[in-house]
Amino acid sequence: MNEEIKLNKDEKINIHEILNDLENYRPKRRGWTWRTPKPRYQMNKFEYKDMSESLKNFVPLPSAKYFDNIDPQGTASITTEIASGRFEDDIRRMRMAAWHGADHIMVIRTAGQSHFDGLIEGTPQGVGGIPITRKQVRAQRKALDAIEEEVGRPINYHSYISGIAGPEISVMFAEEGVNGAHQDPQYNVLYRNINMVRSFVDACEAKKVMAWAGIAQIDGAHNANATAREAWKVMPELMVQHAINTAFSYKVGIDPSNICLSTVPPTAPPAPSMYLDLPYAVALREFFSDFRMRAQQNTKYMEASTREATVTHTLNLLISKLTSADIQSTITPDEGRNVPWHIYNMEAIDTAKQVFQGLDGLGDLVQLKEEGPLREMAREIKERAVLFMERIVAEGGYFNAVEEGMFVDSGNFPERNEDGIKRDIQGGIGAGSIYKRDEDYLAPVNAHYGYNNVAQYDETAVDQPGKLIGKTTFEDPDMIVYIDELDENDNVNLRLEETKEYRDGGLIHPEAEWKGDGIILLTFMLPESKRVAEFAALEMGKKLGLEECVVINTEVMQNAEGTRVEMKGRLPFAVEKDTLVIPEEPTVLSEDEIRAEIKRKKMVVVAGTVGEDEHSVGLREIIDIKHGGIEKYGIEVHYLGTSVPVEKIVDAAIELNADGILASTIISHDEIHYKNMKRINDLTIEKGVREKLILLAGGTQVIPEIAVKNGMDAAFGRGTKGIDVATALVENRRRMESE
Ligand code: Z98
Repeated sequence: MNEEIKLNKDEKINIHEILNDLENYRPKRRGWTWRTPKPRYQMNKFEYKDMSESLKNFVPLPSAKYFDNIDPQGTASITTEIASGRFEDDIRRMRMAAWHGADHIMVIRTAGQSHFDGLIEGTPQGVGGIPITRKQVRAQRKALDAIEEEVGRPINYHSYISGIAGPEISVMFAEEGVNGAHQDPQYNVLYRNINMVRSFVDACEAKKVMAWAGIAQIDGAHNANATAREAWKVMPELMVQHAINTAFSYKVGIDPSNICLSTVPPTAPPAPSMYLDLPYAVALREFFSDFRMRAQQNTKYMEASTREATVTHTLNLLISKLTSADIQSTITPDEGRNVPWHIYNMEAIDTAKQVFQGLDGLGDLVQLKEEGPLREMAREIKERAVLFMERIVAEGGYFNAVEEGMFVDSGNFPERNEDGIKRDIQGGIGAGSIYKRDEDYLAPVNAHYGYNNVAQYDETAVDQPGKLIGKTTFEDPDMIVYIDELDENDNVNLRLEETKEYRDGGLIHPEAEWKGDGIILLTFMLPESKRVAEFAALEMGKKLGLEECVVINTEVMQNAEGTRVEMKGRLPFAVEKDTLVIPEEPTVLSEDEIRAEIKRKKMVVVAGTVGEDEHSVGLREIIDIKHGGIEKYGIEVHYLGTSVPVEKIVDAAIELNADGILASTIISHDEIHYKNMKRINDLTIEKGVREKLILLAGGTQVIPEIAVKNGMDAAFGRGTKGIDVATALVENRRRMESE
């Protein structure tokens, strides 16, 4: 058994440590874990109505800083889909995702694997996903064991079982502790043209194994939505597809709490999406009340605009909230342009988290209407679904209905558009590969579906045929034949070696999906039409020295006036970490501490732009409550305006018995800014008040060290915020009080 890996939050996960001794790794549990709702619980200042426990370690939303940095988690499991192609870097993405709130990690498999009639071994690189192999699954599950300890919540690991090697993959997943999987024979038939008889027979075996291992199952109905020409018209069919796979799975023995219907809202704006999609979600919930809902965004409408995808996602999340989805998929909003980058996983997870946090308690405030169009439309969808099912029966069953092209027809059944997908019962991949079991058929394996002659050998072994040969890999994982690598030119060891200098921390290179890929994204507007902008952008990328530039998205602002361009390119150099000169991070007091200090003892300051200087914007930012300025903490500010003579500012401070002076100075010709600072300091000494006044200066050209040499207590350059100045005021007053 492998040693448990302990992660340190400030250190990268060590891929070598994960890969070490994988042969002897054993999963710590089997089956899916749901989140535990914690109704009505208090987290700092708020009572949450329907959320679950917070994580041990997390990255909260940016706005959390206004709310004590809390990060409450919703009750639906949050999925992130990972599709980069290098499993070793996906592990790092999984860790980031878990910190943001994902507890369902779905790895997409490499293109074409569903047509592989058997298992793949080793760790080859994939296209659009990873080749699912035992070594890769084991390494990722092992990594997740450590990550779930770090965030303090079980993480479900997931990939695909449907495909022509379904039963084999299912067994491997059961052995390796995979927690969730897609399995739906209809997916094979309709979208992968795998023979229908083979697909349904295989599904029996695969589902039986899934049931044994407690693997949660996601069906494939949503694909009809993404495929049909007019997706909102296939709602009755979607119900039917769900019903077929759900009933099938239930009969094979999967626990209803592990049967998840994969549902996507059929439309998106500019369609009146809520009006159309909500009744569908309600109908689904009512029809399949014993089962779980996995809600996902409809990929059909995802173009390259992350903004647009995020808004649709948010609308979809409202439906999930109103209909209590159990799993919320957060498919990356960059699907449309196929740049499966780390950052978009986090963005999508944060979107879901943010919406569920924001919608907490909605059920206490609003209710779905019991009468009117919502219920009428839901009823109509159900009726049409029943008609669809009756028609399948009239056709002589599912296989005939598929041959007849009933599925993915974009007519709203019973209307038909005659554009459905037709498959031949004798055709497709794997046709003719099904044989009836012989009369004396015997398979000494557990979780096996159907006819098996075990009783004739041992009556007590009927429920556990593996007993006939002692044990099977399900009871004794030591019997599993673990294959490390088969391809000496395409494996993780080589990839790790090639990217070594980026991994050991010496070189810093941008990273979109793989260590050392060097990819950066630029967003800008060009005042040109779409096509001109696209080619101008490429030229600019070249001149910037970027390699392999690709425009991944353009959006017209106005035909003639401008186009927003998003472009990716490869940075041809890296930065050496050792050569960086990083100044010490300035520390600021907490807002609460500053407020408490001002409450303890009133603070008054005079402020103005000194000398012949008409700039006011910077100082106003530092003062105004609206911009997070020092007024926010209760500091009393007397603003004297611009071009204030230094004598005037010093006299005002004396008159008001102020604690300090804030002198803004932008103009820097002939070092006038420093000269003015020196005069303020000299004047306060002359007038005998230097010891009583805090002198602060600021401006875009101010270098704090030089300002201090010219008599200031502290000074501030570009990028200063109110809290920096408030901190300096409080700290200097404390210093003066203690002197
Ligand atoms: C999703 N992002 O569902 P290939 N089985 C089923 C599926 O729905 C899918 C596969 C297998 C989407 C991905 N679904 C779409 C029931 C894919 C995958 O042939 O390896 O692509 O099979 O979350």
